[in-house]
Amino acid sequence: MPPALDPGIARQALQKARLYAILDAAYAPPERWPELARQLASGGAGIFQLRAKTLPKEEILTHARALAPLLAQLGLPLILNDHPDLVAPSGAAGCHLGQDDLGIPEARRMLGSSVLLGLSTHSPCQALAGQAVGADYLGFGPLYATGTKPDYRPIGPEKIREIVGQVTLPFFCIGGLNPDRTAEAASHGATRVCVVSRLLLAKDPAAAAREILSRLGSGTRLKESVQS
Ligand code: 3NM
Repeated sequence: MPPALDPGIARQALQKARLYAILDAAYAPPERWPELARQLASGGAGIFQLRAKTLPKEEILTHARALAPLLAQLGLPLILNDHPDLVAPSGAAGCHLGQDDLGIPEARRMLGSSVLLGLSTHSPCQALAGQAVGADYLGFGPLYATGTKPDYRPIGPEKIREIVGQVTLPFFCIGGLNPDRTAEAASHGATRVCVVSRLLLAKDPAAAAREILSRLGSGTRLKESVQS
């Protein structure tokens, strides 16, 4: 199956995205994903991930095949959490890998240069390494403790300062983010965030997305505060 979204448009969407929304089966059943995707996109989410740690692979493929074209119509990329082998058959724009998954160079060899590859990083050192091995974007966290990834020790928002200016790839700060914490992360230099539970559990997901984006601010003011 060809990608549902032109790879050039997917790359532009990544560059523009400030809010990355993860559709996680732990918080919302797959039947709700299409409607949630529409609502979150209308609230300003610029890139989406399908994360289903316990769903069988065939079901992940089925849901990805439905979501990728829906998001492509809006000009937005769908990224699969893990499962590089499902990228082509699902029409997704790329996949997101963890530190213990297939490495970025191997995934690149397998999937080619047009596919978007993301990497979870949990320290400035890992972020710099992820940039060096050719990821297209990074996740950086968890900034705060989170029930979504309970086994990970939070690194704290101050760590963002150590990668601002060093990491030139788009990096999405993640982990335990709500509107107030997003503002705090922004004060340390975050210009992009990735959010799971706060968006998926919201009564009004579009409003929740807008609120996170408004607390993230425009980015310019924050840069100044980081440099000073
Ligand atoms: N990855 P919530 S933290 C999926 O640090 C994920 O790599 C993380 O969920 C990382 O917004 C995280 O509900 C969970 O806290 C984020």
